[in-house]
Amino acid sequence: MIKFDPSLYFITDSSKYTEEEFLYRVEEALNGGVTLMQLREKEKSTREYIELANKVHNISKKYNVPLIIDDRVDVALAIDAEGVHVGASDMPVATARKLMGSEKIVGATAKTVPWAKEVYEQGADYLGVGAIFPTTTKVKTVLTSVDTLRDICNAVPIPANAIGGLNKENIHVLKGVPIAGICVVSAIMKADSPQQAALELKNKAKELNIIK
Ligand code: TZP
Ligand code: MG
Repeated sequence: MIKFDPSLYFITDSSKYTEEEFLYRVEEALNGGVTLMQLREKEKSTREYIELANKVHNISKKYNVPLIIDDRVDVALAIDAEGVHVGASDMPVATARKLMGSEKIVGATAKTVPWAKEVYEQGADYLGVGAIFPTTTKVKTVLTSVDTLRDICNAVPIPANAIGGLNKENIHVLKGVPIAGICVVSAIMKADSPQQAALELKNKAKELNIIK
């Protein structure tokens, strides 16, 4: 059984890289200590998504890190991924839970306390909350304040992660907020060394007592 630890949650973006470079970066990030990983593909066909997911899963399994598939329950089931993440315009959490079963991880995006409670009740295992800062990653989102993030953490009994524009220079704003972890794309994906970036981000978050 792979351990669920959302403390350093890395979300991938393959769009700027050859497959070889992308997979190399994914493995570097795992070597740098990411604890949870999400494959997030917006342009690929279903066939391409499954092919890449299988390759990424073969790598993540070596590091005992759960792989979450963004949006696509069918892709998650096809490759026997550890979980799926659904946003507000994706499949409802209750439906994703029903299809994935009770053993798999189902994550959801939440930007308000009522929505956090709603997805918790539908069976979400964890929440992604943000964007805390403006992001350069392609996503439909609005900013979520640190106060709202704190309120969400206190409103539901499941782990909540902060996401959006986070990096080692700005995560100090999360100090004292009872989050379970931080979620990043660019800070690791686009770094000169994803391994070094993951390591430094984790060390900084630990130093600030943001994560354990
Ligand atoms: N959801 C809210 S912000 C975001 C997602 C998927 C993107 C975060 O990417 P980055 O590069 O860490 O800002
Ligand atoms: Mg989505």
